[in-house]
Amino acid sequence: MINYRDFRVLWLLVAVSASSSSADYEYTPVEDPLQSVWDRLDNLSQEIFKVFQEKLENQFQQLQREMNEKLESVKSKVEVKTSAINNNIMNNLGHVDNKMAEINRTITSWMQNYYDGHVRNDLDEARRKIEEHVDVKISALENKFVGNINILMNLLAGNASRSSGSLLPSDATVPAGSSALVEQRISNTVTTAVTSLESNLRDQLTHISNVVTSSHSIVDTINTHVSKINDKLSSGDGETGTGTHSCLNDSIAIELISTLEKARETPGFLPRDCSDHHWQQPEAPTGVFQIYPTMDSKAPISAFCEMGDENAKETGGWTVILRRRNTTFGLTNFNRTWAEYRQGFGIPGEGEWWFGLGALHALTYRQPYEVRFLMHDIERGYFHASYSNFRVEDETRNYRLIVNGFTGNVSQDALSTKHHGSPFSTFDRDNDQLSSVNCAVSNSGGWWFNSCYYTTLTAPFPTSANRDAKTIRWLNDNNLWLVLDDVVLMARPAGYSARFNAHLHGE
Ligand SMILES: [Ca+2]
Repeated sequence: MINYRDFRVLWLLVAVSASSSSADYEYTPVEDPLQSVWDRLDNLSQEIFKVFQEKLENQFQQLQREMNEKLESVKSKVEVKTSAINNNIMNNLGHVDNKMAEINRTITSWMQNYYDGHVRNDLDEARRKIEEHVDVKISALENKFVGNINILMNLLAGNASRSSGSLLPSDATVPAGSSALVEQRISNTVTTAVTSLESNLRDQLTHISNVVTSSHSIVDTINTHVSKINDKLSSGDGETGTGTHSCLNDSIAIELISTLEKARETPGFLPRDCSDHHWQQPEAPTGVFQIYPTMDSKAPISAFCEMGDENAKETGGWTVILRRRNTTFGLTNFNRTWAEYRQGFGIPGEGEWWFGLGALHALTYRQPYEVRFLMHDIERGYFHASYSNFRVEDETRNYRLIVNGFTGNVSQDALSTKHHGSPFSTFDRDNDQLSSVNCAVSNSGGWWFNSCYYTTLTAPFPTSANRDAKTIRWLNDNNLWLVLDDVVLMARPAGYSARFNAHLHGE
């Protein structure tokens, strides 16, 4: 800032230099006529400065207040936001807790269902059997007890020597009449009866245990025979079928069949197929039965069983593998995956169904099977074809078909000539002999396609009388196809009807 007093001194210096022209001038101080003005200006400058400073001070304080207010407002906004975020987190934690509780409930219900389905059935079955055994034991005990009471009554009536002789120990000749002696006899009789009951019970338990052991040994024997047969089949000529066929007649097969028949008489034996049901209750009508193809009590499946004519029961015992009929609305789709053909589909006894390759293998690898085809041509009526040997190999061999021993009223054996030795194919599993196409795709359905077929029974139904269309067919005389709208394919142990008749007549 400019000081007015300094300005005044400057002004004086200029005035002096202008008024003296020689070097030897004499300085005479002069009274400044503007002194009061300078003083006034000085004061004024200080006042202005003071006012300016005050203004600045006020401005600064105002700014500080505003800043504080702003800070307060921001702080409260942040607090509101923070608490909203906290609430949100707490809500989400609550949701997570609910979800966890729901998952826990689901797991618990799964476990409960598993328990209900598997464990409880087994326990109920075991309890039922134990109860039956206990009932038998109790009634035997009751009978014995009643008998012994009678003996005691007789003893007390003084007829001891006559009525209870057989049960008394060797001192039975002691004369009656003395109460001490009678008590002694009663005590001896009771002891003998109890001992006899105990030994009887022990015998029964030993018997039950033997039955269980024998069931196990029968299953072991079956499995041994099966593996012997499989060894033979692997070393035999599977392609032509002669190895398989001769095997049916050898001693191993005969022994196996007799073992299986014995197994049917074992308590608790599980029916493996419809022939087991038929053997045990030939009078049962044709219909749906539970069977255990793998002999595993936890793996029952429903099967439709053909139980034979009223007057010729040996015509029964068939397990129906495939049923086609073009009569119902909402026909079953047979264009299915490999997994579905393995598992089986449709409902046995209702409309159409496929039994399942897994179960078919389980049945036919344990013992020799025969198979029968019943077919209806749309114009020419009914036909049938039978094969005395029928077997489906395991999944590692793609359920390869072994079939031979043809008889029937069709003029041509369309199955074994073309399909024997062929693995199974579906639209998602091409195992046929044509490299360029998948026969299951070009013809639809799952089958033991070769290149491609002389018969396929899972194809679509005919929609016209055209015998060259890709429908359910069987190649017959002069290469003329049978066109089918009704098919039954069924299987049972080979030679079953002869064995059944022998069994029925007690041979
Ligand atoms: Ca192919």
